[in-house]
Amino acid sequence: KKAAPAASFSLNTTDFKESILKHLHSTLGTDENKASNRAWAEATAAAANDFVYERLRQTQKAHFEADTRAVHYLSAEFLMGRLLSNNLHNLGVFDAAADALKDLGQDISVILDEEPDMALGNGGLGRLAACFIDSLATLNYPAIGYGIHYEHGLFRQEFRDNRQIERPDEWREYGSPFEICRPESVQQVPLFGYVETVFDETGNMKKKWHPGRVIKGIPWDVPIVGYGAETVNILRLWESRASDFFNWDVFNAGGYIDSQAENAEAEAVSKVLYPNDETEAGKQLRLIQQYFFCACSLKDIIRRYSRAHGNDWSKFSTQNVMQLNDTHPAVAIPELMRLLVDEHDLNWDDAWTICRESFAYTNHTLLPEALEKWDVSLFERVLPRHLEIIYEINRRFLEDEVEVKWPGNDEIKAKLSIIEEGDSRKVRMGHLSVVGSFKVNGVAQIHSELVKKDLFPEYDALFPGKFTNVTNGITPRRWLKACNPRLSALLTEKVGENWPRDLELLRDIAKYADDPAFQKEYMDIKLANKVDMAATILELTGVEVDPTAIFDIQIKRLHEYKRQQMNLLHILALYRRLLENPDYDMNPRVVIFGSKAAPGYKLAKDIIYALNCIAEKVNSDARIKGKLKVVFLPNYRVTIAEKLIPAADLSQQISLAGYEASGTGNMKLALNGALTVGTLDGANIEIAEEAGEENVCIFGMNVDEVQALQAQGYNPWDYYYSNPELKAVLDWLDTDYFTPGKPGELSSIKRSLLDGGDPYMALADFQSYSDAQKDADSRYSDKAGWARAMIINTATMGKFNSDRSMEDYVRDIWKLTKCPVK
Ligand code: DL6
Repeated sequence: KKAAPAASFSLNTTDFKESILKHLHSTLGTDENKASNRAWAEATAAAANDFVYERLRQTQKAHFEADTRAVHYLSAEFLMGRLLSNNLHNLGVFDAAADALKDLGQDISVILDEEPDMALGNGGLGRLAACFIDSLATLNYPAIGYGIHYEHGLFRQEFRDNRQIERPDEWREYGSPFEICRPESVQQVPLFGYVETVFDETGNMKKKWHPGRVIKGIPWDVPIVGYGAETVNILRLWESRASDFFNWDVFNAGGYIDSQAENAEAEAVSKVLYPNDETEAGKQLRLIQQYFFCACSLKDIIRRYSRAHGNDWSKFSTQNVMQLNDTHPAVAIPELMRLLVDEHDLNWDDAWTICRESFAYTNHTLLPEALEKWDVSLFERVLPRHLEIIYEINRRFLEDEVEVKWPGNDEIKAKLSIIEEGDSRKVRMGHLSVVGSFKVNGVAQIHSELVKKDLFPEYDALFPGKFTNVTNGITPRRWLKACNPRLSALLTEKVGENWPRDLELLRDIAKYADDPAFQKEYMDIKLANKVDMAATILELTGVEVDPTAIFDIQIKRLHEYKRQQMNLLHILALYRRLLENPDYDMNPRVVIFGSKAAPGYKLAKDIIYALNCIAEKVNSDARIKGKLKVVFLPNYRVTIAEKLIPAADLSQQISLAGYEASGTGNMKLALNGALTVGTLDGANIEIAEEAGEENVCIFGMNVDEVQALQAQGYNPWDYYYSNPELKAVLDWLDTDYFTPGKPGELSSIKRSLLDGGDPYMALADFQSYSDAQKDADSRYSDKAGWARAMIINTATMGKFNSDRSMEDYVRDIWKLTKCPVK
């Protein structure tokens, strides 16, 4: 229990105060009598940065001197959220900063609220990347995150007449104190054009790509402060600009206006994050974005490698591993081949060996529509040389590997080919990633099994041992220590200060699970968090909620497979029960949603609209005496999650089994005590294993049952006709009860569930879901039993520390060694 030092240096309140004032004066050019909240926030960030930059410099020196192997985490998304509070916590100076600001007449929570979220991601995949780089720095591993410096992150969501509207996100409208521009490391990225076959002086055939355009990649480094601030790694994000060289040509030819158009086109590449969390294939700009950041990153990696090893390529793959976060960066594989073969004159076989030893790929989804495929014609136009390289990779793969394993089997060849044949031929990025990587992992036990069994069975047979699992994780620093200070203090009192590094230490609190005094302390904290949340709800939505009610929370992207529509049907069922019997026995419940729908996803937006309309009706219906409230918080993002998660009683993880790869919100909510109402899907299964089935509410079909029902032929009408309550709530959607004067406004939901075939089987699982919710309600009435279950949830989530995920990747895939910074 002896406390480990939180930080490798200390900064007291007086020093911090002086430093904030110094930066207010000399960095911000203002003074304490007129400084805005933003100026205070920037001065506080600058004071912290004095330490961050020093540790960054020392980290980079240590890594260079040790010439260590490093992981390069290539990800189109990093959903960072706010950075100031996180950095202060990881530096171990949060309290000093709070006291310093207080002495200066400022409230740290107001100052922290100034910071916009850095929302350069859509959801789970991007937030996972953010947790991973936090853990890598905390564990002293040499690692760089590589991504895109989007000018506009995920759209801001507003509701107008209950419908979602999208507004641009302006996270760095006035700059950001959390990034450093590095013009000395700018890269040029070629695009379009044609390929010429040439012969060198020794008569060897070479390919020469004559690009039609070149754009410039400007790196912005975001320091990533490990917990304790021993290591500070970087996240390097690339911003696109027009290449000076090309612009001058046009400019000198008198084409000023054209040169401006060219600027705009180049800048468009990193302008906006595509707002679809389950892929956006087919769009030329998206392919260019993917290539742009991979090309910049690989050149950056090679530049750093060459500084130490010159032209000796024999150590490239011992020094570097590149992790592909889904297929979005898969084009890095042919790009590395191009750089090695065309630009550094390696022969194909040597280059291919290097590639295959350097790349590893994480799959995050089984949804067919999310498996990226690019039209060959689009590829040919944008990246003509890469298409040639992909063809050659594919030819050799099919002839040398598939043919050897399955001689003469054209069916298997067609299945495994990187090119999908048909009316419009396509490049399959998942196949390319599997063929070009030395390891492929799924993100939860069951998901990894399904990747092998259902998605890539022949690849698994061809490459035994290539497929593995690394269950996702979350950083306990952000998702417990920083977001839930009350519970953190209690945990520290009981198990010491080291739990934010070693979350398994929390197991020790299980021994207090039946202790009435501890239960009271724990539940008082939960209530206090709910009181705070109730105030936020009132502020954001105008809805008054009772903090003693069950806070039943579903926070995640809106998607049919996540089944917010099933939650909606359950809300209607509860409402109906209350209307029919005002004494219906249930605890007061507040069902809370936070969710964005992809702007082009009509049904998802209809579900948001329906929930808002239902909320309006239910919340103002005096007949149900406030027993049921529905709240849809606008503009859900990391910062809102940080407020909601500590206040949750129930965590809704209700995807159809086999469809949610892992989930990570499920881990955050359980760690903060919420009981999971969930299916046997993704990481829910492992959460139930850790917490014990008695401390979660599992319902619904498992994967085998889902597949059996699909095989037998699923008919949602069977459930409609056999379940009167279900029929009644579905029929309700056709009326104008929730949309006065506008019948049919909510019918699209019913249609999708009946005429549309209910692809995610919400009707099949409805009754079992409703029973699980009833069970949760009666468990809530048993105050001691409920407190016990919450405490056990907090105590047993150690497995889901992203530090553990990182150690799994390091052991099974990356083979890194720690490089502590003195
Ligand atoms: O692995 C992170 C996260 C999982 O927790 C979610 O279950 C999964 O849906 C999500 N996948 C995506 C897919 N994106 N693409 N392509 O976001 O990954």
